[in-house]
Amino acid sequence: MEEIKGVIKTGINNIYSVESDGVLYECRIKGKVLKTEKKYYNPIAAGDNVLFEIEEGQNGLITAIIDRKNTLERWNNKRNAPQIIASNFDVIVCVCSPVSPPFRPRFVDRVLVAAPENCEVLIVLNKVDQGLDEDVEDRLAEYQEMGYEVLLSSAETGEGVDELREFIEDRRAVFTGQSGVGKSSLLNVLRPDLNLKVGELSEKYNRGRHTTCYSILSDKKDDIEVIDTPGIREIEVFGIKAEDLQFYFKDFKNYIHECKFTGCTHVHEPKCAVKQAALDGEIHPDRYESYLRIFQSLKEIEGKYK
Ligand SMILES: Nc1nc2c(ncn2[C@@H]2O[C@H](COP(=O)(O)OP(=O)(O)OP(=O)(O)O)[C@@H](O)[C@H]2O)c(=O)[nH]1
Ligand SMILES: [Mg+2]
Repeated sequence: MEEIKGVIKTGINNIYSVESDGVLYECRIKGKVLKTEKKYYNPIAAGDNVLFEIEEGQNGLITAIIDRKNTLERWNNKRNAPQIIASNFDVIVCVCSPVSPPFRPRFVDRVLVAAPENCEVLIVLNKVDQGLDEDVEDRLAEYQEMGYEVLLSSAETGEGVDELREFIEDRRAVFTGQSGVGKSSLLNVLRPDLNLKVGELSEKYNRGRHTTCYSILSDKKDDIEVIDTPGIREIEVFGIKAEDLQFYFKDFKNYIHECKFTGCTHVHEPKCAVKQAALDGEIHPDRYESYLRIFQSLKEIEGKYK
């Protein structure tokens, strides 16, 4: 049977919307072809290039994933399996907000670790119209010092939107962040034709209500192509060894070779230069705390994923 090349726009309960030559097909996965030995909660995600066979009309069967450049993945605790959030992108835009929801640098830290090497990360602090306290500014300045790009924006006033557009122009960009930070709102300002659903914040908890439920790849227009993703409370990093986590913390670089013990994991070993730097405030204590937590969760996942 003839195989056609297409791109995944979105996937819901293992039914995928696949676009090929401007036509949308509703596809399922054919048999067990895609069940690789690694058991994923969802083996394919928005942005994946696939081959599929047309069954009848606009229904099809996906037979293979092709040309995969990278993925953004996380461990899905509820499903007890890894999950792919998006595939084949050039930029991850990590959206945060200063007060509602409150700024959570630990979320940013996890995104920075989860980001594949062959993509760029842009940290966007949206909702700057709600004000910025010094603490948030300091943390953002630190990310900049580490070499990450940081941008202030407001979907409400339009501040920073031109810079954001410039950054993602001609590159496929995945927008990630906690629920309610304004990912879909920003995308609607960049591309009003997308007309994405935007949600109210919960008054009680000052956080979003998970308005976007599935990752969706947009079409490309005015050189903008984006993947909107559902807000998540946490990115449980998946797919790296706990012992390698240190290399993902750029601010640890000058210390990791100064520890007394070779192979120091910077968790419990005596005379650890990283721990000392955190105590001395040379490394932000919160970054070290992030490291410890991610290290711990990577160890736990290693135990569950065999
Ligand atoms: N003041 C202010 N409010 C904003 C801004 N951007 C978004 N909002 C509001 O924040 C709320 C949540 O926005 P969404 O765009 O739905 O947030 P989201 O990140 O897509 O949320 P999920 O889809 O749940 O992950 C809405 O009430 C928006 O109007 C902004 O820059 N300033
Ligand atoms: Mg949304």
